[in-house]
Amino acid sequence: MIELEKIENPAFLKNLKEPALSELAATIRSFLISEIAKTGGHLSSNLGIVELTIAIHKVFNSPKDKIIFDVGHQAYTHKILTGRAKEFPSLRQYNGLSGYLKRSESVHDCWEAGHSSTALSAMAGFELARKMTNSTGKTVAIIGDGSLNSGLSFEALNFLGHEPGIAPIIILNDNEMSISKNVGTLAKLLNSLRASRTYRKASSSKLIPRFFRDIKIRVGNMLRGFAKNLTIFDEFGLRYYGPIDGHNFKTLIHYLELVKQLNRPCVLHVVTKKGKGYPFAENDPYGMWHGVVPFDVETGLPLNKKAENIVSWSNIISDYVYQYAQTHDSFRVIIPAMINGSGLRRFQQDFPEKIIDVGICESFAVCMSAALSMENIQVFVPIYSSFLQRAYDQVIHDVARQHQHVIFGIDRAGLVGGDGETHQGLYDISYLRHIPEMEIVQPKDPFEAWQLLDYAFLVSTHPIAIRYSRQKLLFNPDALEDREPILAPSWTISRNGHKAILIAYGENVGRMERMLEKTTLDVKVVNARFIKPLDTKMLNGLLIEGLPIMVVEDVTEVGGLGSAILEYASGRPGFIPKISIHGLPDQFIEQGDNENIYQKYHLDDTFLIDRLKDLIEKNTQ
Ligand SMILES: Cc1ncc(C[n+]2csc(CCOP(=O)(O)OP(=O)(O)O)c2C)c(N)n1
Repeated sequence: MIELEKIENPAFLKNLKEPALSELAATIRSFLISEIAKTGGHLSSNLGIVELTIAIHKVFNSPKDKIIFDVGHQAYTHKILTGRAKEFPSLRQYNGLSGYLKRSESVHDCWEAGHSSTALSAMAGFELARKMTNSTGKTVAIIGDGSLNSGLSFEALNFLGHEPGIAPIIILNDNEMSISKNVGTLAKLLNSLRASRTYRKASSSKLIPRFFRDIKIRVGNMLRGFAKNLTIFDEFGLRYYGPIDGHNFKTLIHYLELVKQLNRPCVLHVVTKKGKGYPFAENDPYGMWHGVVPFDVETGLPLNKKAENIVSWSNIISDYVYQYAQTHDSFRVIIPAMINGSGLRRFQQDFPEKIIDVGICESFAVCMSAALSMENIQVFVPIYSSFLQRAYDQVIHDVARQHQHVIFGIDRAGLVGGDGETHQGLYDISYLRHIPEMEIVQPKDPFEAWQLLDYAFLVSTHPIAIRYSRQKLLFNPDALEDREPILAPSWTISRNGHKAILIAYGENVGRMERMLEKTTLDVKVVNARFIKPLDTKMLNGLLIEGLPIMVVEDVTEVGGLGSAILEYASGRPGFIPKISIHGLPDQFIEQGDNENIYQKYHLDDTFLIDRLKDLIEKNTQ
């Protein structure tokens, strides 16, 4: 048996034949299950692509041939084959192995991602560069059927099929799932491609590209009086092969060798089973096993049981939305692909007509929401902070500029832990704050979340973003009954003090209160639940007090609340602000638990207390 920890690079695969290849696949599968059970990570997508990854590395020569994985969440087998099995115990942890591809980790990681649907554009760039420099080697992109849905993928297809002198090899890893069931017309087209023909097998007669096979069918059809189209890929100028069985080495290697010889753009349609080899994941229609926390392999249950009443922010928000939908007919949730992660499974089951999953199409979701809102349909768009980056222009150009009251639920705002750099929710305040009319709020606790949701749904007439993090917290829905409405943007004082002022929002309000409880510092804590607009009445008062002000936020310091306060103060002659901003620095922030990141970037209690003492001391000198 091959010891995975001893693999240094994929060269050993060249001499491996069946049944050794199948044995290797089985070893990798059980390694993945047992390692991911310990660390958490992406399970189903990785189990589905084991044979395909082995076969690609057997047929192609990385790094000379560039192998690009779309998203990169399914590249664990690639990591193992390129010498990283021994690092799996540190997967997704601080200073550990990334859960995605990382150019700094290996020469075999030629492209990094984390967000979906970049692979085909990357491949276009690599192929053009190859043409310009006359270099040899192939470019292979592995993209899932979910990620193919995105506009970005289609923009690349539009280019790839007609550009002369390039020969990209697109491998469509079709498991019928995005995170959950794939949606839309393309999913239907792939379904019918799968259903309308039996799998291509590795026999010589099947080597004829689908294009030629279809001509025969087409001529026959036309003779009978109706024309049958080629596949969508053929129409895009990409020669289509498939579908083939993505778990059969003989077929995989046969077809990969075939497309490797081609001198033109092509698509190899490979059908795989998401979660293969682990029954819980295989039989999961909802995508619950797509990304997992540590679990017990036998029972499939999470290792760390949640305490009672501990829920995610997503659940707190979606409970409100659920209740709102019960009494509001003309209301829709528009969601780009993240139903489970956004806590909206129950909503989808009970109000299927009120939630529209558009697939991994963030910019489309936001643009369409603007038009729905124009027609007096109230829209809630739950979206992860980092994925809303995809729809930045639509928020400005289509929603805000046209004065539409679309409500954004900005999930995973702030630090995101194991997903790291690509998924950090650190930029949304900066990229939303400068948009005219935009409102941005963040609650400190569930009670305030529902108050702010009332404000967003019932009071505000502007585009509004409610931020919430990936943390879990105590939630008692019964306590929400008698909540006071918030009728205008306002801050609150959550702790009194006379020597300095600490301004925070979201969970940092509670964290700062707890931090100060451990000291004798006489510091006021302000809950800046409206990040935009500022509560200028309160802010004026705070500035007049002349005390040192510390702003704490776990987003980038560039353009956050601290910047907003400084901008405001600089426009008020007479105020000499003593403002100290503590956020994350102007650099990409790595994966890791909040404690690690706080410590590294001086947002931990010890540092902040010292800094406060320093500010108070300087102010009294
Ligand atoms: C822009 C963006 N939106 C959403 C996501 C979240 N996400 C990660 S993987 C995934 C599903 C990808 O489906 P598919 O491409 O079919 O790959 P599979 O996991 O099925 O292999 C989604 C929605 C993301 N990574 N990037």
